[in-house]
Amino acid sequence: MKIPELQDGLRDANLDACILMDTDPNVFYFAGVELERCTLVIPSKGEPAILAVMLEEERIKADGSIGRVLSFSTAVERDKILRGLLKDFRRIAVNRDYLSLRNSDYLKSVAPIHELVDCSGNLSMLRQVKTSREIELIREACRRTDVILGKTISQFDFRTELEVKNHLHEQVIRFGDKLSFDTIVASGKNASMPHYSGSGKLQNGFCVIDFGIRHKGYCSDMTRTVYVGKPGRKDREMYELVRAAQQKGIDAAKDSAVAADVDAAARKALGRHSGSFIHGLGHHIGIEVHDAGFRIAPGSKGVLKSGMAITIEPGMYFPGKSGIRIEDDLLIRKGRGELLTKYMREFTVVG
Ligand SMILES: [Mn+2]
Repeated sequence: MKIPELQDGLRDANLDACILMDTDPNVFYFAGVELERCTLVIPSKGEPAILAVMLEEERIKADGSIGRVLSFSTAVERDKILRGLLKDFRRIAVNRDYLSLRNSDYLKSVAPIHELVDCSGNLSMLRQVKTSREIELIREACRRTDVILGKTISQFDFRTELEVKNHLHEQVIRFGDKLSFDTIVASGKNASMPHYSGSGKLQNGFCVIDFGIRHKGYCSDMTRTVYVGKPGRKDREMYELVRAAQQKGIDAAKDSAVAADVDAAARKALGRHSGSFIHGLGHHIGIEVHDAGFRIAPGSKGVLKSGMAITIEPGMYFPGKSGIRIEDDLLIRKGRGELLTKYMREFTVVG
């Protein structure tokens, strides 16, 4: 994706090349293939090259989008190839979020580099607005997530949080996809912890199910909260408050909106309960579930643009008692965002 745009930025900043290494998610972004160990060299002009061990060569050629694959079988060979590739480069763009000190030292030892310049901000800017192909992949990830979570809720007949997770995961496997993060199923008082990680017996009360898949490298992230047992009037009221807050957030999230204002629109709807909303309203999604880019949160000055994909996920948490969260994925458009996850949000009693 967007290699010509990255190269424009390199030339504007007088940089000779961008080097991305190993587990940096930007390797997948630009090269279309996930590798544990590799070096992606994108020169400011000309053809990008990827260095990897011999055993990965065929896969990179089959799955990846980089034509120039340079494989090696020994470290000495690798150094020689890289030295040749970098011999005329002096100012190199790198990503400080992922370049290890070890790799930074290595690059400087192998090539006549004068300066490593952080370009994490540029990478983030490029990735925030999705291409039409990325949008299609995110849309499909969301569609599948919707089907899986919807099925699980409509057939809800579980005794433990683990059984809920297993039911979700079996369907993910059947689709041939992966999880985009560890599924959260938090029932009863566990629901007060936004990132609860247990798998125990299902408790009565709200049950937060936060789940996402990774489809062809693209992530979804979706949460529904159902009620186990017999709800009281107060439970319904609290739930409807979160649902209304989410709708306010969805309505506010459109092209040109400032992230902090979108967050505030949802937060305000919680009224005197806004203190129980202890996290931001949302984040970008893409090749990472928390994708590059600003958060949709108080104080965030980021401006939403058409083609961005974000989550809108207000919640309320009552420590030791319960919690509620509703999360959907939204494609930013002019005028009005497009919901990518659509399963109903009506108060739902199960079991
Ligand atoms: Mn999320």
